[in-house]
Amino acid sequence: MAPDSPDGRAAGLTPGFRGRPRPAGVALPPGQYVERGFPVLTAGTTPHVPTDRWELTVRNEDLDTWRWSWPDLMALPQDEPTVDLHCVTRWSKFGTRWRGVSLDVLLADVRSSAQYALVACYGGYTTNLPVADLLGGRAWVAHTYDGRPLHPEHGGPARLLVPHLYLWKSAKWVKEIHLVRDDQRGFWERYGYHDYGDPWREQRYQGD
Ligand SMILES: Nc1nc2c(c(=O)[nH]1)N[C@H]1C(S)=C(S)[C@@H](COP(=O)(O)O)O[C@H]1N2
Ligand SMILES: [Mo]
Repeated sequence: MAPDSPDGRAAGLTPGFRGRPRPAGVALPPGQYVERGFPVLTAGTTPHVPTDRWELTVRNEDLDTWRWSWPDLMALPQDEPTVDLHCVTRWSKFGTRWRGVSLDVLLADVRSSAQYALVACYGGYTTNLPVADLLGGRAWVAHTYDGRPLHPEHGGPARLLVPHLYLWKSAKWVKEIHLVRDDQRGFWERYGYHDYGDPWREQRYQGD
């Protein structure tokens, strides 16, 4: 789509669009189709993690750790992103509505100069991505989907949501974010899926 110009008049958009948020669901990345349901894709079984035993840990390259309990997470400023999802199995879902905490908030006080993150989940799943992609209002720890607590099958009580990358990067049942100096491949990346996974550049497999 046309980017918003600084004066608010985006090329090709009517003046009525001035000042409105960029709408989700305006374009489909290459090789994708529109899905209206919400498929469940899980390698293995669904972990059930009660919120009173849930904890999120961030660990830096010196092994310093920061921890949030469920009440800690709920006490942080919350975002309500509406985003499009793109799965490497070729379905995309437009305009999904979430509530969660931005990684900008969670990482604000974390001391680190590491450039990579290895994300680990309850249940053992892992995935890797650059720290930069967790920042800039582009990634959340999401706990609410479409106004309801996130269903366990979709990663509840909380999952990572990084919608600008293929959905395998959006780790369900997120538990630990390890900030590491050297990129370390996660579960699907070791099976040959791309280290970065940009749907717009169709980075499905290593070498794409
Ligand atoms: N913990 C965990 N997170 C995961 C997965 C998984 O198997 N385990 N699958 C990934 C893949 S391949 C996709 S496409 C999305 C699917 O999310 P959904 O089941 O909510 O559609 O979750 C991603 N996150
Ligand atoms: Mo996937």
